[in-house]
Amino acid sequence: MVARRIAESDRLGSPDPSREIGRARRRKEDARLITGRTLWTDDIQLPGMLYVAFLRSPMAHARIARVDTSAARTQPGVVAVYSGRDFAGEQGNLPCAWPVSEDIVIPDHPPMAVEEVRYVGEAVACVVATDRYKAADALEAIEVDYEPLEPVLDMTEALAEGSPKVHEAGNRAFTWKFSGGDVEAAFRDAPVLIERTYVQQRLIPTAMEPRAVVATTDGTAFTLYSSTQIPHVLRVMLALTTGIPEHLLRVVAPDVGGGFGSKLQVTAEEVLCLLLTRRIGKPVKWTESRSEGNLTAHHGRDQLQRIALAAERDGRIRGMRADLLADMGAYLMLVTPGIPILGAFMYNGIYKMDAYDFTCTGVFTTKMPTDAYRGAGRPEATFAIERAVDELAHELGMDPVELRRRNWITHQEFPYTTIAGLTYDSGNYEAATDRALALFGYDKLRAEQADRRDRRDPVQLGIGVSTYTEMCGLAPSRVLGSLSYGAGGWEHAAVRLLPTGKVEVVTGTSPHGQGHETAWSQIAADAMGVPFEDVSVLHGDTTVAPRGMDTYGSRSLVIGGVAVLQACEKVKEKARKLAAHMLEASPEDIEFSGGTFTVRGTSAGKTIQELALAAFAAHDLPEGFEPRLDAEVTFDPQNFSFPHGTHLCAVEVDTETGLTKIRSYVAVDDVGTVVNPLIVEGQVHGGIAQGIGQALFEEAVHDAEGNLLTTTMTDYLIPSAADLPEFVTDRTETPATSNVLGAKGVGEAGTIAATPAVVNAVVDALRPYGVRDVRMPCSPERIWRAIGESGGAAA
Ligand code: MCN
Repeated sequence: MVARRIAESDRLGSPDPSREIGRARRRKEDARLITGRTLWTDDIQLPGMLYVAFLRSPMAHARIARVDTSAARTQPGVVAVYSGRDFAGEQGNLPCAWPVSEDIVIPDHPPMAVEEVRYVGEAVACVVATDRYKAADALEAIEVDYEPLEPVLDMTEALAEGSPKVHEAGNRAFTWKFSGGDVEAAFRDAPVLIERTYVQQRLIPTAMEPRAVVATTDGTAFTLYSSTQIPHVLRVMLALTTGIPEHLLRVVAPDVGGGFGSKLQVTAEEVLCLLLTRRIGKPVKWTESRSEGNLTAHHGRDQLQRIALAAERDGRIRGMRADLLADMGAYLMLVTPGIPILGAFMYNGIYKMDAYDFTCTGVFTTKMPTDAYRGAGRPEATFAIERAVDELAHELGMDPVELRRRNWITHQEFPYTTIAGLTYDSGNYEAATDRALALFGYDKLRAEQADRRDRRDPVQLGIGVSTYTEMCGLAPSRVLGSLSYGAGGWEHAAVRLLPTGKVEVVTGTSPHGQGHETAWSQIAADAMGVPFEDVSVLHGDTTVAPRGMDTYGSRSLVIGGVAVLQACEKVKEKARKLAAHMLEASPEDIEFSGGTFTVRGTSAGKTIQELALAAFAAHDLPEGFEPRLDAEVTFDPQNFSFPHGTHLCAVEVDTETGLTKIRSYVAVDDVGTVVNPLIVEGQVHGGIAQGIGQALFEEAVHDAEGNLLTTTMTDYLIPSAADLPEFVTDRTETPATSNVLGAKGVGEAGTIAATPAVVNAVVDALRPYGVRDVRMPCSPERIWRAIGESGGAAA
């Protein structure tokens, strides 16, 4: 993959060269991250450290009749062996913090199974030993008698009368409904009706760094190091789960090598490592292998979507229905039920319509629980509407871009409250689409497509479009609360001007690949008028940064970054008072520019560095002025942020082999004000790669007994650079109105946009063969079969 960028001068809107915000700075954290000079959780070595290995269920569903750990205890190097029963009463249940409905069934979820196992990979026992190999070897000496029960693998069958039960209370976890407008009227006598079923296959979020945990205690206080996205949320949840008092528990997320949602979790291993260190009194470490991670780090997506669109003959959409089954897996983890509900507000996409109806049933199966995976609910919604809109265009014989134009919210109509109840604050779908079409060479590609169709070329060209928006920047707390979300959506920042004039930023966000140290430095440098190099950013340790809501939902910039800016402004207000005092002027007459406070109309001034030292020395401060220049801010915005964009994909599909090659890919995204274009571009690239992964490559596959067959990277295909085309990216910038930066989130945008763009392209290539859909991932075999099933020859 080679990335082609549009020259800054050729962009729509160029950054101001005198400002840090908008500069394509290389990430300051990369030097340590990519040269191995940092400390990942697995690098941590503590004196007397012991190693933990987990015995995991080989059965998808079984009663545990007996666990005998006696032989394992005598193995070399083994310090302790425990089964779930040994921890009964102490281990509690893993938390679910998003009970989406009043009647939701939240089953007990002990970190180690006690009575019954419900998925292959569920922890049954653990060994603590002097090294990790001895711990792993001793697992083989543990005897477990399982009484097999019938696995439940298919959602529809799980809901059928007489299905074996995953839990005593049944297999339905919840049903959640939402309706806007008169849906019956919209569908009654609709001239055009599109009804489709889409499968969102189960995915494995594949972070580069597998999960790892270290837990230690001094006999009173505890420290947990974890490769987590959520040190703050984790600390609260662990205190509630284990009974370890919150003030005696420190959680540290050292540098974290990616998460993509999979480390937005309170895991069995984290809870158990804390309990083990409490019991044994020594530090313990657990690091998963890649296969263990594929099996037991939570999975993503896995939904069955029944979609209906009602429209007029001129293409105007009247209404939409979305009816989902969402596979929860065996238990509800931290935000499992909330994932499909996050999508509930997005099935209408960027389109105006009179009515909308959404129903989602969460279903238990005997598989690894699902939970957040990049985009969480929004890729599914965007896929459904963008695929359905393409189908509608085909049905009407209309160009798919033209159909979108007829239905989308025009830029004059913002702010616009959608039928799903969200108020999109700003956007310009026309500008992003026009730019993307021009960069893509849309008309030329359509002409080539027509030519290949005429010639019955075995290699057909397909063109796919996706005009997406999404709700991100997870906050406002009030709104999240109304969705039964267990926590608020605020974010915290502290800014300290140190005596020598350097700036320390403490953030509650917890980056794991997103470059916050760089972006927050740019924000602070601009606001404080100090060099970029003079700012450092502290994060990821509940002792160093005690307040925060962490990183997920593309929330960090629009909440955490904004909090940094606001804290800088507060520090400057204090500094202004000190400057006025020192310059013997009134604070109202003090101006700030380029790091210096001056008395209006004079050259008398004090630099921010001079003021920092003066505040520290404290010899001559105004009455009541505390001898420090620092401030804290907790920011909770009034609205989500709504990035949008247009992605276009051209594929060549070999109709004889079914092989798809992506020929070109253009992404024009609008994420409002951009703090760092290089980071934004990296986020878009990574996002597109994962979106393409879902479209063409990735799927977690189980056999009929519920064994996961895709436990290695040879079985679970993630795209490599060689599978990806040259991405052409550009931006439009329509500032958000919900935050002072004008920024919108970007962390999930690429993933949300890319999957439907690619699948639309694949289906478009196969239209002459009568193919209307290809189930994801669109593998060569599936494409080949789809052609065969629809007659096999171009019409
Ligand atoms: N940014 C910017 N200007 C904008 C928007 C964002 O400069 N208008 C920058 C931000 O300053 C930040 C980065 O882009 O440095 C991402 O910002 P944001 O959109 O706020 O997303 P978060 O930082 O909250 O990151 C979360 C998001 C999610 S939800 C997933 S999943 C994901 C993603 O980030 N997982 C990732 N990107 C990832 N990147 C890496 N390398 N690894 C992961 O696990």
